[in-house]
Amino acid sequence: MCTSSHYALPQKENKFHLSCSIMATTKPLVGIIMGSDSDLPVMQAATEILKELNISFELTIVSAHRTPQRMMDYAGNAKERGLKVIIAGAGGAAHLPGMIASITTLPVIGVPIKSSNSIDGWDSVLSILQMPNGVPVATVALNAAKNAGILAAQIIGTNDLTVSAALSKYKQTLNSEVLNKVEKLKADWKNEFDI
Ligand code: AIR
Repeated sequence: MCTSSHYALPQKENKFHLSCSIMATTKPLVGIIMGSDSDLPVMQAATEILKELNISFELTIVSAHRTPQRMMDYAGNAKERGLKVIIAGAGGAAHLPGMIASITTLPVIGVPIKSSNSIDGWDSVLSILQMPNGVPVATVALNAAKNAGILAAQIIGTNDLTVSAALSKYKQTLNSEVLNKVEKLKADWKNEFDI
């Protein structure tokens, strides 16, 4: 069980048990926030890819509507605490990523979540995507917290050779996985291209 202060969820609400060996001694570079603990099953994918890429992060709940002052404080202090990117997930009237982006100059990646109060996820997508000029949120696909983690890593990788190398390795893995599938498929489905 993680005891690091980088994991701000109360232990009883922390439904997943993170191995904190990488993170415990390092200050978090990525802040993962979400409107509710009900978003955790989706947002967990961001934590998994960041762990795979060896990037320190913290995770907590910040609700734009239920804890507006906490939202202001989180965004207002994020840069001076050393965060480089914020990943914000929310569902329904998903104002969290946009409001965080309105307060900080850190890049904000929004994860629209198809939550219990969402109408097919479109409300979450559009609330996060359709930001006014001047206040961008990099919006990933519905529930695509893994891509949010990868994008956060790519932002950090612009200034960190180790992270950049880990990302190159990750992309090579994606490539090999598909080529292995191509080989398997060839047995039953011939194509002229791969002869
Ligand atoms: N939410 C919480 N505060 C503001 C918003 N938009 C969102 C959460 C979650 C959904 O409302 O991000 O996706 C439902 O939350 P709950 O706590 O009722 O399960």
